[in-house]
Amino acid sequence: MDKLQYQTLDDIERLRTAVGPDRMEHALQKTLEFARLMTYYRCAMMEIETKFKVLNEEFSLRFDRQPINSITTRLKNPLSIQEKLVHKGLPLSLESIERDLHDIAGIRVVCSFIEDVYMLADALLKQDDITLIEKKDYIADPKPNGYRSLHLIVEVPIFLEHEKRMMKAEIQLRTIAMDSWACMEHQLRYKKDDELDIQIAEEIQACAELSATLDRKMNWLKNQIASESPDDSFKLHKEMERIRSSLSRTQDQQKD
Ligand code: 0O2
Repeated sequence: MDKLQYQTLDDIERLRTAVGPDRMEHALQKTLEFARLMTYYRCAMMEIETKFKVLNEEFSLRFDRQPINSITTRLKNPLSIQEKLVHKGLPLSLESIERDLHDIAGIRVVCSFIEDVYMLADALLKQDDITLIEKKDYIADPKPNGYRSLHLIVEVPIFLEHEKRMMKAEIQLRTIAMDSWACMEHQLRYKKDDELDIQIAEEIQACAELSATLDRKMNWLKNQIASESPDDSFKLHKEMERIRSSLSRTQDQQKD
């Protein structure tokens, strides 16, 4: 069906006559419900993106550097949703989308250092309106092709005019090195219709090893620099930690 033929109300009226008013009403109703559901997922992405932005601000005050390099969000497109439902043998329904697919809303957080990935994930999961549904740690346990990332499936509330809805989203946290590897690997795989030959697959896996080594070295260097030449904000942070723990010790003693 040529999309351009159905742009005006007259066109829609012609289509309505052609398919019958009931089927047309039903199709329009479903389209509206789908659009509404996608809006809810967009709201969930905004909520989570804001949470990470807030954490980034807070950590930048504490450590004098921003742990997050970039945040991107994406809503799965209708064709990919349909393909995934068919692939998993699930019904093509809105209920099934909400119940069975966890990655309609996707948030990718790219950090400079591995430690930041875990620090941000922990800080997010501690928040009392975030529920962890599933965690896949492909950093501790990379995929056979070398893919590394920390994946979290979470549920977050969105507040609408008359209701609160819990929406699921997939968060991918990774370092710049992991992200570069994943983007390039995706492009290499995307260009090939069939399986990559074994030698190429091994080379790609070797590149993943290189990027993992780079991450480990960079993380080590960060910690070296922080311990050898603590700057004012680092000293301040250490001092605040010291005061905080001495305060909590005093409080504990008072309770006893
Ligand atoms: P897109 O367009 O990025 O969303 P599931 O969703 O649980 O049914 P799966 O594969 O078990 O399916 O989920 P998993 O392992 O958590 O991976 C989901 C997403 O991680 C993928 O989404 C990719 O974004 C990314 N990913 C996983 N493995 C690889 C990999 O080997 N290479 C690259 N470049 N990315 C990977 P989609 O749906 O494939 O695509």
